[in-house]
Amino acid sequence: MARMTIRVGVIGTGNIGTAHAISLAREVSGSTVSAVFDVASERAQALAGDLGARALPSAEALIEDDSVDAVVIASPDGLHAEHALACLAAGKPMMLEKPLAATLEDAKTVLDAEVATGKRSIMLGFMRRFDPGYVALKSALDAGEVGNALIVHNMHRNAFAPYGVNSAMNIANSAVHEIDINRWLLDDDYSSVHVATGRPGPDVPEGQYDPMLITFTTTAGVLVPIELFMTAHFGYQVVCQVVGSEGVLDMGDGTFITRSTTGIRGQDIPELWLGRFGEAYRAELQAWIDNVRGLTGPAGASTWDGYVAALSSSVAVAALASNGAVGIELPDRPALYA
Ligand code: ISE
Repeated sequence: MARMTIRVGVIGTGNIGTAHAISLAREVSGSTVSAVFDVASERAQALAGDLGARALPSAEALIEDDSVDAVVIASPDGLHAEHALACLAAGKPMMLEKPLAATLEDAKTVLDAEVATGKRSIMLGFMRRFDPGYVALKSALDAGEVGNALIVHNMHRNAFAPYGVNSAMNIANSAVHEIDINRWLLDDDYSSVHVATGRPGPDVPEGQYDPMLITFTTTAGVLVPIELFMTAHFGYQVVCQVVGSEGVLDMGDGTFITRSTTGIRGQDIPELWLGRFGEAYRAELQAWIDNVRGLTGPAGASTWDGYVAALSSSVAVAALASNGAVGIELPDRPALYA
């Protein structure tokens, strides 16, 4: 029988964890927030107070708590694997923020652990799969409106680097969104990647690169160039344009309103991804809750998708240190994710 209301525990009450908790408590139907945890206990208590939830003393206590049916993991990247493994052991479904893990080894451990349970209980937080712009691009592509995709141009500009300019981490934490969304758009995997670096911006430490031009090639030969720019200063901007054999699909930067007034025309520029992808995050959480309630099947990105993204980003990091393209080879896809 479908459960009426899912009581969610949220681990990590930074930017994204707080946004998810508020959305689950106030926007998403079929969920409440029963517990939160953060090492910054005052921040967790304040959020718990706002939402009528309890602030618990540790992630483990939250995962084990009887008032928690399902868990949002929005802890720092380095703790994702540990928290995901604890949820799998407790038999609790989770929405795990990207990336799947901070290392490829940990990503594989989580993948193997979920496969061993024989059922899918992880939804990976690749929210762009729920963004109206990307969804429209995919349905036009799938309907053959522009023929075969040949090139997908991507731009991912951040006002500032949340973890500082560390090229390997920026690929694993930021470009990982393009890595996932282009696989999804094209229904294809990557066969190689090349990374070009050029003149650094003003805030770039010695030995690091920003911006970077990361170009993946898919097994069908589609070129996927990604400009990753972590210190763009002016604001947050994500752009995607598909060049097909019979036309072009352009999502622009998803700023849907152009304001015109006397002598001027302009568009708002968000400062952070929460502004640009607000609707995607809400739709993602709704799809997750519907699945946990038993109303729908698994939605969004799976642990396999998270693993392939982690593997592809680790090869891109290796390509940064080499002059040419580096090949990407995937293991067989477990039957659980067929
Ligand atoms: C952040 O963690 C996100 O997930 C954002 O979507 C991305 O644009 C940003 O670069 C990441 O740091």
